[in-house]
Amino acid sequence: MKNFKLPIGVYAITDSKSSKGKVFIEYCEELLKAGVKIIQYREKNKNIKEVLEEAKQLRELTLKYNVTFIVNDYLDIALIVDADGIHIGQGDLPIKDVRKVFGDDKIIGISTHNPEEAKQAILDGADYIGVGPIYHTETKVDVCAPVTLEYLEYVEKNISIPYVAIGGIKEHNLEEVISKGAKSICLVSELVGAEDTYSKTKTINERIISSY
Ligand code: 3NM
Repeated sequence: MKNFKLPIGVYAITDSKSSKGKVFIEYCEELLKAGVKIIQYREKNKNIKEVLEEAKQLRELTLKYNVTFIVNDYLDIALIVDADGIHIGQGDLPIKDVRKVFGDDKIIGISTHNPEEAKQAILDGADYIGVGPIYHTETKVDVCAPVTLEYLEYVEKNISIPYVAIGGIKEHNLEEVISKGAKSICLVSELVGAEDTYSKTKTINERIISSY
């Protein structure tokens, strides 16, 4: 997609493991009501039919709230529900091939963990990159060691496409991440697992927005 910009504020991601038994679509609606402008459907523990069903539900909700909808990993599901974008990992299909199927008007994001991957993402035509995990996280399995604020600083200074900071970010370390210049920030367990997802998300989203 030409000239794509990530919205300033929280980049929300769903996660059934962090959600403490909450009803999927209910906690998603709390995130959207709280003001997030982009949400990624990410599910690693359900069968494909359940994944499709939830993705369809969330697609509908994002249209109602006028929020950008990204699907993690599943190109087929992203196509079926007509998502705005897809987010892939380093081990997934190459961006160039995903682009051929998904189209030029769609958003493609990719997780990166070092400067080489970030530079390659630009060459491959990614619209944005994930930068993480900044801190230790239990939410993503098989993730590399924390890339620390050093990689975040590198990306802020050297990488021309938008990025989202991710991994182990909580209310207590948010300022540190903001202070490095991150404008799109993802907190998964902190929001999905919060006692009051709506209030926590609203507070954090407004804190990021008001920093710029
Ligand atoms: N991707 P939490 S870290 C989905 O570094 C994801 O690419 C990461 O969850 C990466 O906010 C991560 O609960 C999980 O730590 C982030």
